[in-house]
Amino acid sequence: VYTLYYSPATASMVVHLALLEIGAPYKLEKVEFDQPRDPAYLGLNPQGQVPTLVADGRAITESAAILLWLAERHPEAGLAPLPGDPLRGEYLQWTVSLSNSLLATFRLWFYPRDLGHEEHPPELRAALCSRIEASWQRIDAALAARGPYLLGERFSSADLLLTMLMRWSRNMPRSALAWPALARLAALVRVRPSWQELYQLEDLKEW
Ligand SMILES: N[C@@H](CCC(=O)N[C@@H](CS)C(=O)NCC(=O)O)C(=O)O
Repeated sequence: VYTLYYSPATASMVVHLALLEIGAPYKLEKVEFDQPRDPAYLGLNPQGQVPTLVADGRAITESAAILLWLAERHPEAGLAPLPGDPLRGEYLQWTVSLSNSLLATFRLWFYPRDLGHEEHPPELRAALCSRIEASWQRIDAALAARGPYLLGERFSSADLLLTMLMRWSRNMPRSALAWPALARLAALVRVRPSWQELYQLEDLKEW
């Protein structure tokens, strides 16, 4: 049984979605962001962030790493092209680039304190916003050329990661849904049973 340390609608969402897609038994442990982190939790995740997945007594952090790990461990769920599959390289490329560019920029967008600010100065806010929009532009062009998923006809956990990130843009000046190929992918992911079940389990409302 896996244990997922999570907080609703945050970066743990994509791991929760993957667990639902896999159908593996798991326990949820909610991390309350408005309280100091339990020292026991800091032992699992020294940054005090979510997600953390505990499996076989070991903790794994970093949403993208957990996704790769789960997809490999549960090949029957079809969440990833496995080693040897011609699409493997592209799958890794999307997963890593979504994590280290888009997710990392969102982290700065949502956590000005990471850069020592209470609130971002307007020029920094604008720069982060335009960096995120440039990513939407680039990914939308790739999907328009060969979609509807990041791997063309083949759905993968990278699409779950992308849709979670798109969701985070919903209150930004320009939501990711303004890009047509991104909107098409989000529509496909949002009708999946995993997405709908997650909304109930994490009590989410808005897209
Ligand atoms: N790179 C990490 C980022 C994790 C992250 O930033 N999690 C946020 C929620 S989206 C968090 O735990 N925030 C609470 C905090 O930083 O205190 C990942 O992808 O897992």
